[in-house]
Amino acid sequence: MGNATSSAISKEILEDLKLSTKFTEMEICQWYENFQKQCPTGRISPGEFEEIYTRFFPEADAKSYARHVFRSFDTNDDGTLDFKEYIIALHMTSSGKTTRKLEWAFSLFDVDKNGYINKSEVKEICQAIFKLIPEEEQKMLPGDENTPEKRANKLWAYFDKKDNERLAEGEFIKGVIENENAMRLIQYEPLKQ
Ligand SMILES: [Ca+2]
Ligand SMILES: [Ca+2]
Repeated sequence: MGNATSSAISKEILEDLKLSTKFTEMEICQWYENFQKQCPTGRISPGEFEEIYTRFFPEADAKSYARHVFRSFDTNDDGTLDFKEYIIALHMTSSGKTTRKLEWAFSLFDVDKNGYINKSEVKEICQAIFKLIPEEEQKMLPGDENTPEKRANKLWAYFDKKDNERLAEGEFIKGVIENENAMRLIQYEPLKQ
């Protein structure tokens, strides 16, 4: 691990990030500077992450969703996000490449990180997604997706799996790419004001 107190990014992390993301050296250094300012310890805690996330969803309860996103970004499972995990997360979620976003979505839904998604994990994430949706907007949802359970059932049905079966990453990505409704149901995009 790099030295968290040093102000310059380590060469090793920089090279690593240039290889694993589309970001330029300048962008990475700029983000590093911001990251250091906002997070002098060099580590984002689940609580800090929750706070950041909540700002994006002022009208909703983003806590459980933030917890799942945090878990999916914490690739080394140490309970904090370091700069590298943060940048890779940024890369995956902002990437124009759909498969990359879906690889991330898979890790978000794979709550116990066992490499498969089962129906109860889909329910859990649908519950978290639902809390992001402002009440007014929930009222406008179609009848077959206006509760977390219905949303989960509808989504699960697209994958053509029995309730006790599980989904591998490739099946998940393929299923979502081939179905725009599934694509819509795995996420929540706030309506533009
Ligand atoms: Ca970590
Ligand atoms: Ca799992």
